[in-house]
Amino acid sequence: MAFSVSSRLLHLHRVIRPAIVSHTNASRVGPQALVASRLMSSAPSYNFVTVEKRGEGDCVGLVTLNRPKALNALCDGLMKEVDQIMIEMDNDPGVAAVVLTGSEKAFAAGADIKEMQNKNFVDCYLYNFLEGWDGITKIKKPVIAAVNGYALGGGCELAMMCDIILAGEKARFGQPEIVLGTIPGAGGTQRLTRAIGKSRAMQMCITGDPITAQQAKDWGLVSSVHPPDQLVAEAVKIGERIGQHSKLIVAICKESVNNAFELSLKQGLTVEKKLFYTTFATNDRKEGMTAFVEKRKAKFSDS
Ligand code: CO8
Repeated sequence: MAFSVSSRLLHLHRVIRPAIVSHTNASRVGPQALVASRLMSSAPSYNFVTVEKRGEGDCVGLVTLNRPKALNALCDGLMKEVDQIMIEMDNDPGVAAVVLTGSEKAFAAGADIKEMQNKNFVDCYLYNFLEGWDGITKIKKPVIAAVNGYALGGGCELAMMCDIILAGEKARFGQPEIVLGTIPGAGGTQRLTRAIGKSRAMQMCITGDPITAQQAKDWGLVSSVHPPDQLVAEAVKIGERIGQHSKLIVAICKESVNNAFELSLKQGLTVEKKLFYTTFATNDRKEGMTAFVEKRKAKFSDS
């Protein structure tokens, strides 16, 4: 099927991204408006993050948390920007994967304690504190966290919202909320427990003591550990590798892996089988297998 760029984008938007449509103001506008705003506006500027394209064909979006004086503490403004950028990246047909990183000293030292200090229960409960801070988990494209330095509290939780975590040798992962008289509020007791097991997660959450990058690797929280100055390049390489595949099939695969966190084994296997069947409705499944048989490189069309 022949598509113009914008009609292909509309098609992808309809097919791949229904889950995002209601979760932020930006995603409430229609796909035409998203296309138009991207074409018409110059690159938006952000206060707490920088955004670049890296890798072959600029296929990897690099988002760098940039609030150095507060060690990238996660204030509401920063999280709104991250959420907005993730939607932009998801809608950008040139982007295959996103790398999220911080500085060499801090990926993020947690939610902003100064912003939280005077909140009360009503502020949190009635006005939905942290609502919308999980935008990363809602996008279809893979997000790779490249964690140097501190990933504490909300910082560790932010990394765990990503699909793959790489660590710099000096990274420290921790859930120190207990020291502040509170508990993790965005996945620290849940995603961490699924990632490293109950005993280790319990220890981290109720002692508040951080673990090293090597421990995080040994315990299965991160995929690999790298010298700090090579970390982002290693993450971009993974993004480039993902970029060689069909974006459509990558999105389906990501959805299936993520189901392992949500469903029973039986339910997960059933959904996996259905998603596997679904790939047989795509041009890219046909092209991938045909290319193998014809001993040539597949040319995917993300359709
Ligand atoms: N919030 C606000 N400001 C912070 C934070 C933070 N989490 N972390 C550091 N800062 C600020 C410091 O106040 C300081 O600012 P200033 O110069 O104005 O005093 C500046 O960053 C530098 O910090 P330090 O001087 O403390 O730097 P050190 O190198 O001595 O220490 C540490 C680094 C060990 C990281 C230390 O700063 C620290 O312990 N920070 C707090 C870590 C923490 O407790 N994090 C958990 C916060 S609670 C939380 O995250 C709840 C999660 C809710 C969900 C989030 C969803 C994504």
